Amino acid sequence: MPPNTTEERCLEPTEANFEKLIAPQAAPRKFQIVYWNLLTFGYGHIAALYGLYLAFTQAMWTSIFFYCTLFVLAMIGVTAGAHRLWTHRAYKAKMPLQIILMFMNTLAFQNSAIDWVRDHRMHHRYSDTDADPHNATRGFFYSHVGWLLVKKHEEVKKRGKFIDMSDIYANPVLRFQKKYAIPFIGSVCFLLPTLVPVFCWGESLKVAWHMCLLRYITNLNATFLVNSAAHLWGTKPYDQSIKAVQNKIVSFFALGEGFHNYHHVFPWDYRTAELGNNRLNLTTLFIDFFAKIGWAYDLKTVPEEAIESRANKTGDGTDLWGKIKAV
Ligand code: ST9
Ligand code: ZN
Ligand code: ZN
Repeated sequence: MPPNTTEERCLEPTEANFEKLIAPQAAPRKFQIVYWNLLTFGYGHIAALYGLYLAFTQAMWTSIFFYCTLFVLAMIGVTAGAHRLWTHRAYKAKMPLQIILMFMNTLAFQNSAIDWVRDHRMHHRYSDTDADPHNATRGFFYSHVGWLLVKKHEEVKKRGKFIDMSDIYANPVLRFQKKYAIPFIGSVCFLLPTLVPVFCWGESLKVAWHMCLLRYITNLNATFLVNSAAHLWGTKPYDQSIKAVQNKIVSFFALGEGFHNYHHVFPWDYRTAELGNNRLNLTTLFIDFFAKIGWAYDLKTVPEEAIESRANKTGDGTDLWGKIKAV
């Protein structure tokens, strides 16, 4: 039951009243900057820009193809793995697929998948409030990357204690990833992607390192757009009372994750989009392929009538492609 009285909104979080809570929205706060993150993100972005210059001027074609492939694999590790499988349980995956996804997710390095899931469950439970780790009511920069440069809001930590993570903590594949995070992420995300082009086809170390960072930083920004742009600019065919929107450009870069108004209304749908949006939804095609060979199963969807009825009740009158619906 959503909270509806002021009294309920002000309740202190406890297990008993957890379901009744919402958090305050963008209350004034003092930011505590984490300088190490500022430094690493700053260096990463400058190095990625240099990598882009090298990609146009010095890189071998094989390297360009290699890093583009890594971009797609890493993105699917986030979208099909951390997001649709582990956070939302929108489908189930057999052990070999879980292991593949865990490797692809490690290539993306967006913290451990365990921490990612915890933040993302908070994002859905407390969307656009101070208990949402990337609260979009604080603007584009904060929801895009600013939230990773400062200490988290106390509301996130306080209310986060009551988010159910039992399924995630019991998952041996995710526990392994977190336990060996530093050497594992270091090798899979940075070391191997730099050394493979150097030793396998003779790319220069300078080009390989900077393009490795270009690939990583591009993956990060494509994901961040879901939290920023897809909470700010676009249409709301399913629920106009929330901030999440449909944004096709984000869907293109984030392999199908920009149909965000739909996703916030029906988070358990493994497609994160209404049928027909498969054109910009490589992640769905990936899951469908593994469903065909039996490694993905119990794929959850929402019946067309339920989607239409919800759109008619709470949508803004646009269709899934952003056009005004004919009456
Ligand atoms: C990166 C970004 O990792 C990853 C996120 C990407 C965004 C995903 C969004 C997806 C959007 C939508 C879906 C689409 C799908 C994908 C599309 C794909 C295209 N609940 O965090 P700490 C508590 S960037 C409950 O250190 P600080 C907890 O007790 C890559 N409790 O807070 C915790 O202790 P422990 C590199 C929570 O000190 C304690 O607080 N990564 C929660 O304020 C301390 O936690 C980096 O650079 C919660 N949600 O620091 C690292 N959160 O963990 C970036 C916290 O022991 N992060 N607690 O249980 C950091 O350095 C820090 O987290 C910080 C905050 C500085 C931001
Ligand atoms: Zn969202
Ligand atoms: Zn989600």
